[in-house]
Amino acid sequence: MEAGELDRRLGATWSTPPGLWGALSTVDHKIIGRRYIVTAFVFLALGGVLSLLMRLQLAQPEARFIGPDRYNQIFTMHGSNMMFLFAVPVMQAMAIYLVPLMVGTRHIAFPRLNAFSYWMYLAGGLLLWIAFAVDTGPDVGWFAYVPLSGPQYAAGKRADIWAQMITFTEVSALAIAVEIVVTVFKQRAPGMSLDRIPLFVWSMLVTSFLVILAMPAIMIASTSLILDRLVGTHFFNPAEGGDVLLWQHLFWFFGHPEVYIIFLPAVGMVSSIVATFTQRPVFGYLAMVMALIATGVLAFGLWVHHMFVAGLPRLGESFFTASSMAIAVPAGLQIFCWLATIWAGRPIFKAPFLFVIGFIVVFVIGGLTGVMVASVPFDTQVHDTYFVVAHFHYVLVGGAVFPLLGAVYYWFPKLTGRMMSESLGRWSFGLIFSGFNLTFFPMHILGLQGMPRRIYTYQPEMPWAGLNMFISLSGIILAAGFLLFFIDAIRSARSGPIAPANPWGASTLEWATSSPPPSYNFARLPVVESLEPLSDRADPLGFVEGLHTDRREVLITSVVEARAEARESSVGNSIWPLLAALATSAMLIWSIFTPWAVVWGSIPIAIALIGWFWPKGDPEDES
Ligand code: HEM
Ligand SMILES: [Cu+2]
Repeated sequence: MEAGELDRRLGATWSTPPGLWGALSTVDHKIIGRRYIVTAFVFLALGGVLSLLMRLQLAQPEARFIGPDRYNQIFTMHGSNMMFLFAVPVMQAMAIYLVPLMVGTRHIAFPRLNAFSYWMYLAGGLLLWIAFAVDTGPDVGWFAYVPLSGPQYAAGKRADIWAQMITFTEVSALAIAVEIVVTVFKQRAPGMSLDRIPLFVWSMLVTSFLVILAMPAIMIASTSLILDRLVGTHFFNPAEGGDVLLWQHLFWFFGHPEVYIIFLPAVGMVSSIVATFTQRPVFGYLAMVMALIATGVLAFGLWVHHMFVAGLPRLGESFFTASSMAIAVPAGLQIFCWLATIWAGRPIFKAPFLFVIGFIVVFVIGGLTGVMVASVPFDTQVHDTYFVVAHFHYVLVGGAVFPLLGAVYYWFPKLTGRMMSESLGRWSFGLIFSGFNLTFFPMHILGLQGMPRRIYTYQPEMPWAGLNMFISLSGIILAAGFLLFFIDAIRSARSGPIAPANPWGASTLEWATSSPPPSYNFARLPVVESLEPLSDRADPLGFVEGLHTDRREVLITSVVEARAEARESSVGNSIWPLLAALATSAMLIWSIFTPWAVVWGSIPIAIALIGWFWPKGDPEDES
């Protein structure tokens, strides 16, 4: 078949109808991925506004700007929003968009579940922010420790909102994790054996397993909490045989891996950017993959380092100190692999690469203070002070936000078909890098001087005023950098220079198709013969044929060797995922008010699921 004719037929089969109906019923992983990314960045901006409000209040001693009650809501909203509505979702959103392209398939596995997961995430985010707008935002910290979040001390609906928001976002996160695992294991392009998978895809695979293993812990915790609060169970009430520490164990069994759920995708992004901007494959592919897996395993063995002052047995504490320090080994290994690649390559210092350099500097500092707080005596000193606030922002912003901004500059052409501005990119990097360090480095000192975290004001007698003013002013530089980034992204998405298929000369499959890719991703499915399919060969990529063009089909390949095994039909657009998400959301929100919601609310959910799974009849079966 001629190329033009092939494109036309595939386009007719795969495209999303225009207009509102198309937008609500689409299952295209690229449309959903883009939507997800944009939504997550909106939450980043909202969370950033909250942090500026906190810094405004803390700039001077005894400020009267925000009272204690609102302040509690604001830091809780900031932390919960950043962790549950920005950091994890944005990484998964990048994966929804990129992974199918990088493994060379036409569609993500379980496309309808993918649509459903976005709507659930959106509903959870709206629930949290609407509650905050009407002065019912949660105020118990992003970790919601019992008994402070329990029925005794947290009257009203605030803590219930927090607990339900967790359920929304985790349902969404778990669904995406399953889609990614299946897409990577069963839908890779023929020839993409396990040792030819791009590092970003590896990182998302390991991350997805972390999500699957960690997220249920927090869902159990938040569901037990809401049962304690609404139907009088006593999971966390010691007077009735419950256990308060159980909360902390469940929370941090999720909460520590959470940091790696955010960091490992960033490792993958950094590896892609380093390989492209040094024009050579990342040094030590196998070592990088092993380090990803080792980090994933170790991440589950050190949650107790968040509980050193909770009064646990000494022997346990030393075990968790040792494992916390051990995790620096794979992280260090990865850093050295990148440095070796940069050293041996010919680095081109474009905006995406600058953010990678910023990442390495900031993340290493965060790692060093991490080793410090892993030691029990030191942690006992600085626990719940600004030292810890400084440490975890170095890790989170260094480990996730810097790589992510680099990734947006890098993949922007693939996402939108246009380029971002290189000069604005440099400016925004400069402002964010300097603003970040000026804002957060002094917090280490404040912490050592004893300033506790989560306080809404302090007395003028304390020696903290000068540094606090300095931090708040630096926060404005940081915010200006982000503002510039947002302006550049919005402007470039509309009117940036048109991007070619492979503007950076990269070597992985997502660059083998146009920018942005057509609805069917690849007109001819690529065949992979090496780790760097686009750069190792002078002749064009090989391809497979034989998939139907008049109905949606994907190629299924074997797990290890990626040998072609079968054709499988992929579903078309459907409104049922949206309706199922609406029904589930109604049930979850209603159940904050009465347990009967679980009974009556399941009826619309059942109807939506029947519609979703109604058999259409596979044309293959008849022929
Ligand atoms: C980029 C600019 C940011 C600024 C200026 C900022 C500022 C702050 C401030 C002032 C606090 C309150 C500290 C306290 O009283 O304990 C805080 C807490 C927190 N931040 Fe940020 N933050 C930023 C970005 C982020 C990001 C990107 C994340 C996560 C990915 C994050 C996660 C958190 C968490 C988890 C808390 C703890 C909230 C709690 O104690 O409940 N922050 N931040
Ligand atoms: Cu931890």
